[in-house]
Amino acid sequence: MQTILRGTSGEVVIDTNGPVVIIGESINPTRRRKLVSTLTEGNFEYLLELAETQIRAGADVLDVNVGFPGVDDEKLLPLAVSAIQQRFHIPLCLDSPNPRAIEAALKAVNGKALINSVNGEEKSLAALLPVAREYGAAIIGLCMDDDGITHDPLKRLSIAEKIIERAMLAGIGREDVIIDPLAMAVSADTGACLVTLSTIKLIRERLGQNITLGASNISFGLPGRETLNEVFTAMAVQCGLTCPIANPEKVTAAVRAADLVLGRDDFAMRFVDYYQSRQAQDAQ
Ligand code: THG
Repeated sequence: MQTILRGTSGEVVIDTNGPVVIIGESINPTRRRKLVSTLTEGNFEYLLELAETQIRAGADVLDVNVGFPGVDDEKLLPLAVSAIQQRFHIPLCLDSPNPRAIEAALKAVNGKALINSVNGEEKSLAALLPVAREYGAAIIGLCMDDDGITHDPLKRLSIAEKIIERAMLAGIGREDVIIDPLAMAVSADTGACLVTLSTIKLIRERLGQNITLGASNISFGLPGRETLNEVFTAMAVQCGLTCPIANPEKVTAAVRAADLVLGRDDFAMRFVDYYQSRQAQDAQ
């Protein structure tokens, strides 16, 4: 199955048979005070710097989250989208819990964006599915619903099924629903990553959808975050993860390695390319 996203030029194909597509996570105010302070002043230069750094490091798509306390992201998200698209061509993933901010941003978007996210709650489905259909966007479907978050992979699977069914009823193609099985901090719950990996396998085997997740979520509160994120990402890719939201500066090497190990990189071209371009960048 293929999900196709577009920016201002070209397209990004997310294919369930790989290679892995990286959605850059760094445009996110969580623990980035400089992003909050610059955006508060109406200054987009730092945000654009984060975009550029991630693209150079291997991001194929950029997650854009500009929500923080006191901000009107209904105004700010579309402005951020326009600022990024004036300079960079890759597709965007609009990350906000506020459906009005998502809709306002979709009006500003050039191309085919990814909505982050819809979940199985009735309120979320009702607010976002018609909007996704109207603007021709793809959606991320989070495996949680009105009952909250379950630890049972089969229940997460059934929430994914519900979101896909409802999306199709709203006129959205099933290939335009990317499922997020939920990745949570393993420091808080020893079984958290295993539940996620089991859910990924079920979704891949029974539904065949593209799969995303917030890879850096799992290492909150722990040392060695890079190592943890890399190991988890590689394992999740083997189970069926196709487009992680992650920090490309940290995770691209592991992603290229996973693709190579899984036989998706003829003559190790992309793997070698990655190290050559990193060497070239380091030499600058
Ligand atoms: N699923 C979906 N969308 C998501 C998430 C998800 N969006 C937000 C989040 N989770 C994924 N994005 C991030 C962004 C940053 C971090 C983790 C997840 C992070 N940042 C560092 C920190 O907080 O310490 C700081 C930045 C850095 O040094 O890189 O960990 O699960 N659909």
